[in-house]
This record gives sequence, structure tokens and C-alpha cells, in this order.
Amino acid sequence: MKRISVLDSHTGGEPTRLVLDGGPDLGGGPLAERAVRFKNEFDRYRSAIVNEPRGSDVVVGALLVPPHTAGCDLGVIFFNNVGPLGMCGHGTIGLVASLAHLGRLKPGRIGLDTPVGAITAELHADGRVTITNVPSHRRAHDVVVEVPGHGAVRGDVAWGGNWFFLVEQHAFSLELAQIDGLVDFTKRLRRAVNAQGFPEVDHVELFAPAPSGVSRNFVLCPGGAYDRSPCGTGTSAKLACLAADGKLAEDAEWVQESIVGSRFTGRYRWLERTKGAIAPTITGEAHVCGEATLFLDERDPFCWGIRA
Ligand code: PYC
Repeated sequence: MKRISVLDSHTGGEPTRLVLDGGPDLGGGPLAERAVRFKNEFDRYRSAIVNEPRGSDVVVGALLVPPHTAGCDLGVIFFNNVGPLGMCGHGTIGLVASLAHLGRLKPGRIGLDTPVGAITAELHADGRVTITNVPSHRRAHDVVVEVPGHGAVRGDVAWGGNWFFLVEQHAFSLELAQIDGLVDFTKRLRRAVNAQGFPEVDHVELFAPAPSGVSRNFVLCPGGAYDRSPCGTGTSAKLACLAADGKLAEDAEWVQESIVGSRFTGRYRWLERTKGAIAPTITGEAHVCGEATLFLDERDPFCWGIRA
């Protein structure tokens, strides 16, 4: 019987399962290569750790690996119910809070290597975490797609460590009571965006003002779950669009609320204004909520999780 020990946390309601021991050995090399190795050779570990019956579609796993990029202290590969993620903002905040809980981190800054580049994370004395994400940018502005059953929808394609289609004008109210309709609409929208020349887009993000006046979002994740947090990579993509449109000044604060009411605070710094490249910073907090040893018993027909 294999045993995998994990520490669970949530960041604004979105779970992160940190693998502490018993995960696959992905060897060395750049993290992008190791993420491919994880997908091609060890996918059953991914499924066993985050999928049912031990997890759910919402759980994001975090596998710590030795870093490759100079200056990084740790490497991490995030993964969900369908595969590895490029980066994960809520997961990074959860990872740092988990390492602090274990006494492995003190307040201060660390460098983290990910499959899409190096980032930094700062643990504050009060437990909040600020990440400086990978350079983010808007790739396409005001793209119009025809969504079956909904008509024409306009949005932007932007990178924030994952690829997003961001939409401000839509007919939905961003409330938990509307989840079924939101998931259905954003899945159709993603298919339409993918078919229209953006096959890389795997997250869809809708925006509307919250009753308090701050921006609220709804984020559809690659495997069909919705993000309970405001989505760190999605907020980074949003900051890239706001910067490109001149709607938010450098270093001004942007509060992003999630569909469940949790919040991140974002800011950005220009990296290369002519290319629209920014360095986004996202601040949030995570709470450790469990620790467990997963048993992988080959006699169990669902030992490696339920895979679609
Ligand atoms: O916070 O970046 C994020 C994220 C991506 C998918 C789920 N959360």
C-alpha cells in the first residue's frame, strides 16, 4: 500500500492540497518539462490525490519539487482534476500559508519556480501572502464570439500564468444562486473562443460590480469547476487588461471579489509598456484546514481516483 501525506488549506474558499510526502519523483530539469513528465508518466498520482473519492473537482494539488531556475528556493507544480496548471495564485498563497503552519517558513520573501516561470511570494507577519506573479499581458482585445443560445459575446484574451477569456458585458448576475447557469454559459463560451482561434484559453472569467461596489468575478476552471477564490492568475490577467486600457494606474489598488465573497488585492508594475507586459502582485490569505495520509491500495478499484 502506498501512502501520500498531504496538508489541506483553502484560500478564500478554494482548496489547495499540498503533497508533503509520497508523491511521484519527476527527476530534474526545467519545471515545464517536469510538468509534461507528470502528465505523461504519473497522471494516476494526480488523479489519486485530487479526484474523487479522496478529493473533488474543486481541489488543486501542489507538488513540491527541487527548483531549476537560479534564485528560486522551491519549485511547485500545481494540478487539478484534469491536469497540471501553469501557475496558480490561490494555490501559491495556500502553499506559503501551509509551509508557515509547518514552521518551514518565517515572514519574508521566497522565490518559487513554476512551469511558466519564476515568481516570488512574501509571507507577511500577519499571515497574509503577497505573490508577484509571472509577467502578464493582454493578447487580444474586444474579441467577438457567437455563443450558441446566447448570441454575440465580447471579451479579451489575456495571460496571467494561465490563459483567460475575460468578459464584462453579459446577462448574468454573479450570485451563487446562478451557478448552474454560469457554468453552462461559460463552458459554451469557452468552446466558442477555442473554436475562434484561441485554443489555449482554458479559463473564462466574467465580471460585474459586487453590491459593495468592488469588482466581483466568476471563474470557470479547465476541468469545469468554478474558482471559489478570486483567482490569482485571473486577477493578474484582469490587471493586464486594466493596465492596457489605462483604467488602473501603476501601483493603484484593485480589489477583486470572488463569487463566494472572498477577496484578493491586486496591483501592478509596468515591465514593458510598449508590449503591455506587467508584473502583477496579488495579496490574500489562506487557512490550513486539515492534514491526512492518503492510502493507495491497488485492491481498491478506485485506488487511482475516478478519471473522466
Ligand atoms: O488562483 O490562479 C488561481 C487559480 C487557478 C485555478 C484555480 N485558482
